Amino acid sequence: DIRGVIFDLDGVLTDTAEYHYLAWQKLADEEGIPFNRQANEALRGVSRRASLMLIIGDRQYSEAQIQEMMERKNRYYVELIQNISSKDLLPGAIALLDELKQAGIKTAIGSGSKNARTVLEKLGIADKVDAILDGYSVQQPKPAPDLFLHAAKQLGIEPKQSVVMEDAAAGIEAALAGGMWAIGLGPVERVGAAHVVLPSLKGITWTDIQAKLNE
Ligand code: B16
Ligand code: MG
Repeated sequence: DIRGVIFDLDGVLTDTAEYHYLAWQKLADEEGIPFNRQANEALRGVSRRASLMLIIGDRQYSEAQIQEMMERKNRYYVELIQNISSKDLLPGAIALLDELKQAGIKTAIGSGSKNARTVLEKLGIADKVDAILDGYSVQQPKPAPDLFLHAAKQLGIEPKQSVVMEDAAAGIEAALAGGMWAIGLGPVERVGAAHVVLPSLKGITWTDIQAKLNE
């Protein structure tokens, strides 16, 4: 039986994925590195350092330059999220969180972002979940299962009693590696490895999810 749901943040509860993209694009432009929306697909849900590595490819940079670029991208990102609010919650997010609470299902945030707490507070949902795991919680980022396993542990449930909601291939991989149920939100090309694929949380109820997982 499923006892908890772990939500990814960027791209699942809010569309900060777009702001991550814009911040990387600005950095790439400044560095004269070719980058675009299509190239950004590979970065979705991927940690800050791993994202930068994918952007720079085989170009040579010192560790100090790498650190500086990660900080610069983060400054752009932090600037872009300054004005987000509960209006930036994706359709269906609050309704599902509320329904889960009613049903006695535990909830956690499992985000790879070091900015997750700030984003959750701006969205006004930091107090709506039972646990928050972010980019500071574990050493190994997604696609390693560590973050989600840690989240399940904090909720006091087993991996097989947990459902992970993810918009990124790296996150689905992490959920599956952890022995959890995976729900992919977005196109099949991106999240097709999940047990269930849905376009988004819009109009999705806990009853729907349980039915789909039992199919
Ligand atoms: P930061 P998620 C991930 O968050 C983002 O999807 C990814 O684009 C970002 O690089 C990563 O967090 C690290 O974020 O630079 O803010 O620490 O999708 O796991 O909620
Ligand atoms: Mg995500």
